[in-house]
Amino acid sequence: MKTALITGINGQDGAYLAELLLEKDYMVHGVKRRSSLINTDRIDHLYQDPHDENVRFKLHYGDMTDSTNLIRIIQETQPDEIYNLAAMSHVKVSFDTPEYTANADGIGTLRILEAIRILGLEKKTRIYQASTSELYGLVQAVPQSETTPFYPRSPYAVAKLYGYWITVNYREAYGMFACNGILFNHESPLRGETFVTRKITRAVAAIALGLQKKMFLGNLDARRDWGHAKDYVRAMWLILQQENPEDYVIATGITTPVRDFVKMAFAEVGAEVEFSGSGVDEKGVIKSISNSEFSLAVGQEVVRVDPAYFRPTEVELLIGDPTKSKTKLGWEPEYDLPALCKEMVASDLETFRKDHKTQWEHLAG
Ligand code: NDP
Ligand code: GDR
Repeated sequence: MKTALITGINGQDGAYLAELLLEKDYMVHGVKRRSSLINTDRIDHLYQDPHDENVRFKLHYGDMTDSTNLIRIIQETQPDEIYNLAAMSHVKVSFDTPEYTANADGIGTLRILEAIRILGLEKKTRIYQASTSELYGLVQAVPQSETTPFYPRSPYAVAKLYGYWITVNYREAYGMFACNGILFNHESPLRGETFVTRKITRAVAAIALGLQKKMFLGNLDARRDWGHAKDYVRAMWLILQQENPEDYVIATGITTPVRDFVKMAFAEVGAEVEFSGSGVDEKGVIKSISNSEFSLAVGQEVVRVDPAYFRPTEVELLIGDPTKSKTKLGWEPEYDLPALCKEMVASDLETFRKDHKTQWEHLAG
């Protein structure tokens, strides 16, 4: 049985990856940091009683800013594969917490690599580093591939740039099987609520159910190459199963503006949304309705721009070239953006309906 260690196990990708590795009969260890409230919702269905002798899923308290603890966990678990997914992953928030972001996302990666060296596991343990399309930043060329130059545009991206290069350096200096997956944006019903797709699908569901009036967004012109997290964690695993350690771009090759994702999400509840105005005065209004099940009205203003969500420096256009991962890894995504959007809106509708029902049941009881 192979053993994997996942940092950031209770994040979006950690949850899907843990599920995938358990299906593949791995022993899965996860690093979870202490929080005042339990925040393991995404992985609760994977929980196994640690007293069970056949347990294959185990959580360990840890933090990317504490090397003593990372060394101890790696020593105890002796992993064949480490997936370093833990990070302060919100680009806008990284402008507010730049030093912490550098520590967790940049130096945190070094701590993992150095722990492997200190423990003499260079030949045993393979390492996946969660690199990002944010490295490309200010557009140098499109579509972006493994050879496109980087120009990071946020403290998050600069921290991840360090993570990228220290991974390459440890591979070259010490012969470690250490790889970067340069993943473009990937989303799912498990996506954090403050990333733009999930913010939109949640708001669409809440507006459709009459629980919210409108949503406030930032830059509607930004374009992203969005895929499904389930497809992307499969690529992470494939990257570590190859004969040689290499870096790979994982993307769909299709880019979509934020504005169009809003339209796509409203279409899922039968509403056609039209945008007018520009810059901070742009707004989205319902033009027509084809589903009377929801609390929506023609003429209702459902989107406003709020400059509070603008970034000091923005990444305007991301579009990835997945040729290498398709040819070398044999990776193919199973979801396209409309299917992803459909799943996210349906999931948020279900959640709000359930929560709402619970409230009513509570009042009734
Ligand atoms: P999430 O934000 O959903 O999850 C991040 C995880 O990291 C959470 O479990 C979080 O814990 C944990 N974490 C944060 N800081 C620390 C710390 N100091 N010590 C230990 N754990 C910590 O991100 P995703 O799952 O979406 O992304 C996974 C990784 O992939 C990240 O590194 C991200 O930067 C990168 N990435 C993501 C892309 C995407 O589109 N999703 C694209 C490219 C790269 P807690 O739950 O306690 O906050
Ligand atoms: P990103 O994702 O910054 O690409 O980083 P996010 O969903 O936050 O933003 C995508 C684009 O949408 C624009 N935008 C808004 N973004 C948010 N969050 N909220 C808004 O209200 C809003 N309005 C417009 C943004 O300006 C941006 O252009 C994600 C993270 O998962 C990173 O960890 C990962 O590395 C990259 O994707 C690839």
